[in-house]
Amino acid sequence: MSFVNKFSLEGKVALVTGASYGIGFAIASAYAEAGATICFNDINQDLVNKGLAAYEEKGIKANGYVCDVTDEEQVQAMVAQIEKEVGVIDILVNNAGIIKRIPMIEMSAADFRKVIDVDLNAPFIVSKAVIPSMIKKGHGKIINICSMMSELGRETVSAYAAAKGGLKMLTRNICSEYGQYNIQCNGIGPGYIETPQTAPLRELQPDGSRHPFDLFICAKTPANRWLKTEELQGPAVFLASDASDAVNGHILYVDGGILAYIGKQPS
Ligand code: NAP
Ligand code: GCO
Repeated sequence: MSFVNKFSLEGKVALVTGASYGIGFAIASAYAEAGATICFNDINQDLVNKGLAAYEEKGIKANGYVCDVTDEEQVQAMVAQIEKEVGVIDILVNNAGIIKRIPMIEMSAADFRKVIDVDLNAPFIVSKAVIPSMIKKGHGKIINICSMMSELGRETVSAYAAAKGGLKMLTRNICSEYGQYNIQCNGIGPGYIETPQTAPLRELQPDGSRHPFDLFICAKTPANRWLKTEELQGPAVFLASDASDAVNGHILYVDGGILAYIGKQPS
């Protein structure tokens, strides 16, 4: 058998959280194309319906669920329902995430907690819900969507950076604790990707010029551009497939080179 077959996801069941659109949608679509049966959730029926329609438009039959990933009861119920209706989850992608861009000394503790809840507590809650069946089945893949902010800080994103830094360590800990059961837990650290989450950073200025943050990010990226959601598909399929069975506890940065680069000298 050719090693190429190891990249196939034929016969696998994948759950991608918060995947009605954006990065999660691109990853789940890639999994479907690679042969997996895909499940996704979002926080309300409207978003799930939009997601289902978007998958259908691509010829993909997806299973959509309404579930708030910060609510442990809802998550346990969703995972039980998926196991009953679709099968044991082989691949989990903790993708759902939020950001609040507020200077730290102006941020309320409630806002800080909300970001930590969605971006760090939820991956713990969903991973905890799927691991027991993965252990019984004898394998499993968990992929946590990390960030440049798992490594770097910047103004206004203290809660997000704290959560994504924590998610990097949760990734390493799941690897450490459950690697013995043939469960691989890795992270993907996207660079700056064109999605609704980053749209405010790319908005044109009233005079039609580019947003200063847009220029700043392109200058910090050797690729000199924002990345597309589709560019995360190959890495996400690799980490979900048997081809990566010896890769565990790793964060794969898909950042167009940002972390390797000291930045352009001012002209
Ligand atoms: P996005 O466009 O905002 O999509 C995030 C998805 O998660 C949305 O569908 C959102 O639903 C959902 N969600 C939020 N809270 C949820 C909850 N409690 N329960 C269930 N679903 C929930 O974001 P994205 O840019 O695709 O980002 C996806 C992931 O990649 C996030 O973890 C993000 O931090 C990370 N990331 C993004 C970038 C980037 O440049 N875009 C870079 C690095 C990492 P709503 O529409 O209701 O909010
Ligand atoms: C920001 C951005 C980032 C990206 C991404 C980078 O305000 O700096 O939103 O945090 O979304 O996570 O990898």
